[in-house]
Amino acid sequence: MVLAINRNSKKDTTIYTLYWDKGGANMATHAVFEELGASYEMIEIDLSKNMQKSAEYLAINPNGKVPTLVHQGQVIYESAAILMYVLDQHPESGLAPDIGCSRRGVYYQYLFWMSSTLQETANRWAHPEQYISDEHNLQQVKNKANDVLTHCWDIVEKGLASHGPWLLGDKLSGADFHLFMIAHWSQRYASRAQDWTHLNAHYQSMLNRASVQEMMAQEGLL
Ligand SMILES: N[C@@H](CCC(=O)N[C@@H](CS)C(=O)NCC(=O)O)C(=O)O
Repeated sequence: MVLAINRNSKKDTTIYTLYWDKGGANMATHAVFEELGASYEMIEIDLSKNMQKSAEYLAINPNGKVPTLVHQGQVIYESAAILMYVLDQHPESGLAPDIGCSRRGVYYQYLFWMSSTLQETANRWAHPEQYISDEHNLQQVKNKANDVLTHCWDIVEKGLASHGPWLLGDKLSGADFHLFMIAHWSQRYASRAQDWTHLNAHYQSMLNRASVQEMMAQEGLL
């Protein structure tokens, strides 16, 4: 399915193309497109049909995963990198702190940490078979991932408690959209973001944003 959102804005000449799957790691950038009022098209890669492993898609993203962004002929993969790239095209939005500002460092910290640690651990819990071939030990991988995930939530919870309500304090940023995405997935995990006071408040605030609601409606998640 191709979904085209064209807002006739001055950005129309630089329309974004995002390859996506329902509720996939595309959610954060998709919501950010809505938050920005950007023009974009979405090309569905149905993971349930294994479309991510088709020769056509692998030629675009050799990882065989979603999301992938194409912008001005350039292919970019990795959800956090895509998010940061898109926000750098829209400095006026204020969703990415200015380069050189100390908050920019914290923004990098959270996005890199979520990408390499929180999201990776979530994936280990959800897909232990990607990490071990002995199916008898899948539960061990899951148990360990669960412990690490709980530790990760504890880190974020303490950060939000001491200087929330957003990851960067009083200023919403792209990092909050990435956190929302992983927190949303965690509803089906044993270790859920929603079970922590400040994380749950963050999740609910994000969920209530019009941009997030629109993204969820478009992805068929409501
Ligand atoms: N680190 C990648 C992970 C992307 C990823 O794991 N995507 C999942 C969907 S949420 C996927 O495409 N899985 C298909 C597969 O592994 O075959 C990112 O953040 O972009």
